[in-house]
Amino acid sequence: MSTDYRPMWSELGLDLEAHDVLLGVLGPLYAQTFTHQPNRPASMKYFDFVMSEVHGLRIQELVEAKRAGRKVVGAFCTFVPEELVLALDGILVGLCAGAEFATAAAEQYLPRNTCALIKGAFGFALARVCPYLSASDVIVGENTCDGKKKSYEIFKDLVPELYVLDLPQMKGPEGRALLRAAFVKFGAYLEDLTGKKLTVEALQRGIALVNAKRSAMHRLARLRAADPAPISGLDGLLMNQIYFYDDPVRFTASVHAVCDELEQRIARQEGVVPPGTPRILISGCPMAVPNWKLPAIIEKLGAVIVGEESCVGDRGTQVLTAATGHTVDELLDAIVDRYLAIDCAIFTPNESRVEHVLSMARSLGAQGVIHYGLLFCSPYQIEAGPVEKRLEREGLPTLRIDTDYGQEDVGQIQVRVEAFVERLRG
Ligand code: BJ8
Repeated sequence: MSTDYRPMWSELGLDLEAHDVLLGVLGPLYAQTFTHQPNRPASMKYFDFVMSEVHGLRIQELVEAKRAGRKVVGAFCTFVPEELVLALDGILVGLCAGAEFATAAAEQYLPRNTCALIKGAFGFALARVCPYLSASDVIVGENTCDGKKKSYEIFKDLVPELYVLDLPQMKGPEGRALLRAAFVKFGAYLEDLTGKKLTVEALQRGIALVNAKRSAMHRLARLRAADPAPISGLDGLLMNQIYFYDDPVRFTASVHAVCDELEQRIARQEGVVPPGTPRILISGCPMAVPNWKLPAIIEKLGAVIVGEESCVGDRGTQVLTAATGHTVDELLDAIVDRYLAIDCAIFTPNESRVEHVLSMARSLGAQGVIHYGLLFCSPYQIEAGPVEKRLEREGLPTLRIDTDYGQEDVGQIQVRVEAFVERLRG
């Protein structure tokens, strides 16, 4: 970062010393994970730049937008409907939860056997090192897993404003009605917050912006089906992670710029790895920035990741919102239907998720699946068993890795992934 952002961080209430510690770890970790990858697409430079300014320029943009009267909405879950936020001229940002920070402080509020994502969110809030959290006018929590649901009861006292979005656990007509009521209530809350109205035009604009972003990710996903793989899994994941932070219009254009370059590479049969490299699909818990541990291990061991069945990935972007409605009610219905299709493991039953994994593996030419479960995440760790059985039955070798953000088990994971990659090589 060339600019001195310390006055801005200080104004946002960050603990500058702790924040320096965080940036001191993040910068080198990013450099060692991303910049040495062989034959990276040149257009990934934009995403390098975004990451180098993730606590700088982007935060400055948010601060300026707030000065101009826009509201910033922070979220931890892909269930928060970005269409509504954008329709009201708000900005939705993902909040930091992808690393361990101030774990001891977080464990004063949470049991040790809480998943790393929830502990990470608490750690970042308690240590005052997340400028996205500080810049948010409201944090949206959601009734998804028990861990999140109960922890928001405590989290509300750590942040100035928390709104909890109620979510169904089943997808029948009652579940849909509940989700619709929750979105209507959330829409009214956002109208109050922003002083603006949800009109047909505003909703259509919000839907178009998010659909454009998702469509760009679909284009990227299709290109990742090529062999040799034109882009690494780490870079694919990075773009999926930045999806939650960047300005939507600029992000969409930047993803298309990468796709243009990948199309040229594919035409020249050029890849980041040789043809025939073992191809792996990742499935499971979301990987928020800077959670690159498992993908880095997999790709260092000579395999390439071709897709992510994850909320930071295809689960979060796969479905577009129909923009055909002519009334606010019809457009809200379309938004509800779109979100109800998310295959999160908090739903019971959640059979469509395994079908999605299978169809992704087939269309991307993945030879195997690595199921990623965060330790103490009951929904995904429990669902991993039936998912693995079904995938193996369908002839897709599957490896289950349950881990957290720590480095203690890296050696053990390497051994297991190496054996799995050998299995894929046949
Ligand atoms: S829609 S996956 S982003 S809830 S890892 S906190 S589930 S114990 S993150 Fe998620 Fe929304 Fe679902 Fe997606 Fe709980 Fe599991 Fe922790 Fe998790």
